[in-house]
Amino acid sequence: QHNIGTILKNLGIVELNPAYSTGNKWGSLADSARIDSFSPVNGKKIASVLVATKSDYEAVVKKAEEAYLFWRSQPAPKRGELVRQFGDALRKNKEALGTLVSYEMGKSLQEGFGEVQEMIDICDFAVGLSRQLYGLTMHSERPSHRMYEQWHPLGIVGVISAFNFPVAVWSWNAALALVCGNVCIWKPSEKTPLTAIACQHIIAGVFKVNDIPEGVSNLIIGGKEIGEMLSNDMRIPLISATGSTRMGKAVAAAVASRLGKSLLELGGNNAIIISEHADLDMSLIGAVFGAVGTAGQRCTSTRRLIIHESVYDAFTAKLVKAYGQLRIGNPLNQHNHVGPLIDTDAVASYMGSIEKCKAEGGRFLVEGGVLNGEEYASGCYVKPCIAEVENDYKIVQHETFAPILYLIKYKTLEQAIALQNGVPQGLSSAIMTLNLREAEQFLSAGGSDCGIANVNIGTSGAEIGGAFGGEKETGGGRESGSDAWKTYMRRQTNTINYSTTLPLAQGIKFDL
Ligand code: UN1
Repeated sequence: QHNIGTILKNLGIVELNPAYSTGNKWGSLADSARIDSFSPVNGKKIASVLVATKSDYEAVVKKAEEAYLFWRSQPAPKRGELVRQFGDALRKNKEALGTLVSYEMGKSLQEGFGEVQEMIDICDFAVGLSRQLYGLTMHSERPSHRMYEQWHPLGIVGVISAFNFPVAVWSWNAALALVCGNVCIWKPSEKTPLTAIACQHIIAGVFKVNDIPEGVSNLIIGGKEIGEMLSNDMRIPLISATGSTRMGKAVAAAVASRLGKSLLELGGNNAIIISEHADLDMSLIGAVFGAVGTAGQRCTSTRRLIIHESVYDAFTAKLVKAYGQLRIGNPLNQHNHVGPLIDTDAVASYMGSIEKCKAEGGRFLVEGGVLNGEEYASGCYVKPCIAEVENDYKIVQHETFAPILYLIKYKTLEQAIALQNGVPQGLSSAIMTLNLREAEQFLSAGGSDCGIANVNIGTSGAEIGGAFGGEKETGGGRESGSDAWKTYMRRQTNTINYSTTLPLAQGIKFDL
């Protein structure tokens, strides 16, 4: 019932797409390497994209540098007005873009729509923000002096995004970066280039009717080499990168060596503590959606359940029953709960993790495996599975981007918090409890060490209004809401002397 051909056409995607775009201008179709985008839904090739060369990259950076001089001089509310129009354009394209996200990436149609909704939400947020880029004023210690701070744009912001949220993560960065007065160069995941091309067409359409010059929003297609060019480029003051911890460490090292700024959103290893005071029915929904939603491919996916011994048997019985009712299949069919993994490499890593878990002593309550048959011909469909483990198993300490859920038993809350914190990653965490003392203890300085800590909500599905990101190997960056915008700006402290003398600070005497 979804006419993918029409959707692709309406979103501006052709059979072979150029390697870059500076807005309404797209790179030529010079012969270079290409990426074929296959749908994990049915294994069919959707379309191809050329890979940018070094000279394509230079052309993009040059345009972005020129465009920045124009863009930074536009009043912030005017920049906000363009982002408002972009949000409107997304509303018009929600169904088409959400469907393409589902088809190219494999998440359920509802989640594809939800992802576009996150884009719309961040645009609304950024529009308001465009009139609220506030700095503080201070009282000077010297007479007739005024001190205040201003926030100025940085310049070019490089955005490296991952396949699992192929469009929303870019928009969190781009909407904020743009209202702050920056221009963007986006390198999407090579696994999902088409959704990125669709977004670029949508934003370019808005820029066109407003006569915005080329170079404000740029797209560049490629793999690791393009990521390296961005990371090593002195002309790009901020790199925002989402992906694996391994990738993030490489980006961080390269950017730090030139003293640039990086904003990193890396792996998670998110746990829900299910207390003896939990509402078990509510906990079940949070846990199952968190573990199998997006086929376990969110950085906020629930990887571990830390369950109180007194409710362990009752809860695991519910969980196993719920897993038995999961419908796995074509994510465009709204009847299904779980779609495919992104590709067969991801399937291999899922199978490898199951093997490693068994080798370390993991006991599977729900077995995993790859699904076969006509509906599963892409080879990317797997069974969500559940294993009883110890927190210190090597495989449990590691983030596998797949629907494998680990169960761990606890006796005391202190122990549960130590288990929850006892992994290298620190993105999202949750406690299910109706007990106020427990909840507050979990949220206190001695509680969860994650960037996100929830009570009676699962680990995934954060709203854009809060700052999104995490600690430790998650990389420390914060995107989207709250004051995350400050990362995209430089702070300038200004002191103005309106007296007739020049008194020095700290009372220093210096007479000529
Ligand atoms: C991600 O998986 O990279 O909180 C982002 C969530 C979504 C975003 C996830 N709003 O699950």
